[in-house]
Amino acid sequence: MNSANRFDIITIFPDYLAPLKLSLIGKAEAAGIIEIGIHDLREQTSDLHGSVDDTPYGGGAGMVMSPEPWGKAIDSVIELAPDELHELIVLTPAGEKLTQEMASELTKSRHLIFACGRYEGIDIRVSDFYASEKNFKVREISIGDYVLGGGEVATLVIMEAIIRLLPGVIGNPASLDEESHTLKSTRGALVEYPSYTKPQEWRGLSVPNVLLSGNHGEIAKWRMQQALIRTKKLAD
Ligand code: JDQ
Repeated sequence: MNSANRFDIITIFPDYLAPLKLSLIGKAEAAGIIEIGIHDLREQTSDLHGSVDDTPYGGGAGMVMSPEPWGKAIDSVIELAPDELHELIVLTPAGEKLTQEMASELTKSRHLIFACGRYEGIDIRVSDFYASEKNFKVREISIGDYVLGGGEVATLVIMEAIIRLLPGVIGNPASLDEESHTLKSTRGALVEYPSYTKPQEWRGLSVPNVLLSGNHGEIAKWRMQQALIRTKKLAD
């Protein structure tokens, strides 16, 4: 099938992406809604040891990933989605911070390529080169203000945020509507109201009576108040 969104991931640790076979993402791939390719960067190296890093120009601690294997790997995955606009996502703690709005924008892309670096990151000329290519867009993305060991976990986070938004992925389409409504009403604070399920009493803790009342107006009002209380708590 050629109408699926395509995701190609380039990494020196392909096994780190094994969770993509599971749960919602695994099912979306099995259903043909998405196509996923995981590519080992070392397959693009020519020397005996499969070197992918080198010392930084200008000195300093740590190692930097060499541009040559990255260029070969990215050129080869372009062939897997010919005639598409390619969006290269370079994971880095210095990137633009991931938001729900960004995840929603990325659902529109037909071909996302995730460059998962390690060490101190990838020679910046890789980003610069592809940013100047036609049919290419490059985005440097961070998932938060903390430093990971590499881009693999950040890729899992971003892919999960994107893929659950694709049509046909979530079993219950109403739940996405309700979620986007909550996001808007709390001005992007991502605060949800608290949820309860059975049993009605658990370890001495009861479900609030309003939720058992069947009064949908009162329930909506209570949930809004709870979401606002949580939003205020996050602010202090
Ligand atoms: C890489 C590192 C010191 C990079 C190498 C590649 N939000 C977020 N935190 N950390 C990352 C993303 C991330 C992404 C890719 C990465 C970290 N590292 C480690 C260490 C400076 C720069």
